[in-house]
Amino acid sequence: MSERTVIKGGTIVTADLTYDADVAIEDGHIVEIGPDLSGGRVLDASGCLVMPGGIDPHTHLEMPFMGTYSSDDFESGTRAALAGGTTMVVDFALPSPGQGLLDALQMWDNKSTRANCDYSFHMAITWWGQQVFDEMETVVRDRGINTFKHFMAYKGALMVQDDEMFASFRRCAELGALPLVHAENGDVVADLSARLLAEGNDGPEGHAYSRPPQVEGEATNRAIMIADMAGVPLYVVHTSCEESHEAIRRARAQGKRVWGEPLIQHLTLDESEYFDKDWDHAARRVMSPPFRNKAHQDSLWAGLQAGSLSVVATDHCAFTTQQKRTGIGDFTKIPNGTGGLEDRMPMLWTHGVRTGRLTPQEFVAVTSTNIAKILNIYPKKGAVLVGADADLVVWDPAKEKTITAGSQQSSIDYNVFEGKHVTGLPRYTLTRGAVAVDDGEIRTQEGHGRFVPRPANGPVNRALSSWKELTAPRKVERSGIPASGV
Ligand code: DUC
Ligand code: ZN
Ligand code: ZN
Ligand code: ZN
Repeated sequence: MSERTVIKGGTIVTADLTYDADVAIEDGHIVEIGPDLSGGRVLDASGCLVMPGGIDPHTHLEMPFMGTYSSDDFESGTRAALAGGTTMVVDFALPSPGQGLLDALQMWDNKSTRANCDYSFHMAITWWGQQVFDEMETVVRDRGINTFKHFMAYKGALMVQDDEMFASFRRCAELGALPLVHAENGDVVADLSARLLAEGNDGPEGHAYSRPPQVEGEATNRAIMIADMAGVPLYVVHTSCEESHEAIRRARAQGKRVWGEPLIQHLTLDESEYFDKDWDHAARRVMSPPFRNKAHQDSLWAGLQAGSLSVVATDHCAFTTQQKRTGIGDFTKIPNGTGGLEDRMPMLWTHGVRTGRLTPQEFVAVTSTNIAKILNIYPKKGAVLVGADADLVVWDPAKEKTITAGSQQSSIDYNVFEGKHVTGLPRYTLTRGAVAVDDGEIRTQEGHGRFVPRPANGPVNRALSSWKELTAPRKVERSGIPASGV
């Protein structure tokens, strides 16, 4: 058994309670919560909030993509996560076309041995066939992965067709798994991109013009309807605009289990980053979906407040300036992706809690607890409860810094939040009881992270009578055969 650690003098903030108490940790778990706890190593939390560590359910670490690999691997990526108060990441295992799911998972198993914090995987469905259908069951039952991601964009590479998506969603329904979608109409994006290039619009701003909010709104609606027909809930990653948010809001109001995930980048950075800026500045911010205007940002913030959007993630997919420059002369070749793992929690605290848009409890909900419940790992993760993993952040709401690439943990040479001043940072970050941020010092341990299995869900999404009709026997009994033809 490892040494006892006591977090003393702080205010515990969970998604539903705020109260003063100490927290005792042994063997990686919370063993006691209460006043005046003692013994072992003491971490001073006076003036601080003790919260569940953040969970980022959307990262791409060392991912083969657009002819290169994303630059943060499981070591630097999870170090960045812990530095910013995030104690678990969920990465996407991405089979190449024709590659088996289990084969791809093996690659992700190998990469993730270097993780500094706990992690899990979503499995991407990048092609469809009997092997994929069969292996999905093994992925869920034997590997503890209950989420499957579908790209509705990246035509000719990762994109799946509607029939494939419907088949996969139905399989998810059978297995108690949750489908995820990257919702952009890939056919329209490909067409608009080709037109822009033909007109000589080859700069990074072309990326934004090629992916207007309508492509996201259309695809989000389509995915929601397909999920409804398959009788399965749906999680929409990187919801960036009102059109997509509106589709999610409407679905939820109709009683559908649909969740939306805005990214910290879309909440705090806007489309002006692409215009009247030098090539490197704009290209470093090329991601899909692109940054939007302020009206879309307001919609996302409102969604977090009203509960129509549930989770704030990063889609951390970091490429160096050198990698981005592959797309000089053709914006479609700029590797898509930005970093954010280290900055998600401080940026959300600064722009969400300090502005009065979110309460501290809502902050915990959207950075940790909601996604722990959606992914079926609550209360092991996302909670401050006896028996839960001691993945905790001792948050100092008065600690300040200016974000700059020079002092970040990520391995790339810039930061999309460069120069932003944040107030609210970890004093301590604990990963299963091990102190990874110690009064601001980074003390991560490579290989400390463990895979977190996520069991299948029971049958859900069957509340609506319209759905029951869809599954009822379709054959109509007729008394006579018509005399001729149709
Ligand atoms: N969007 C990105 O910007 N990068 C990785 C994949 C994605 O969907
Ligand atoms: Zn134990
Ligand atoms: Zn995506
Ligand atoms: Zn992504």
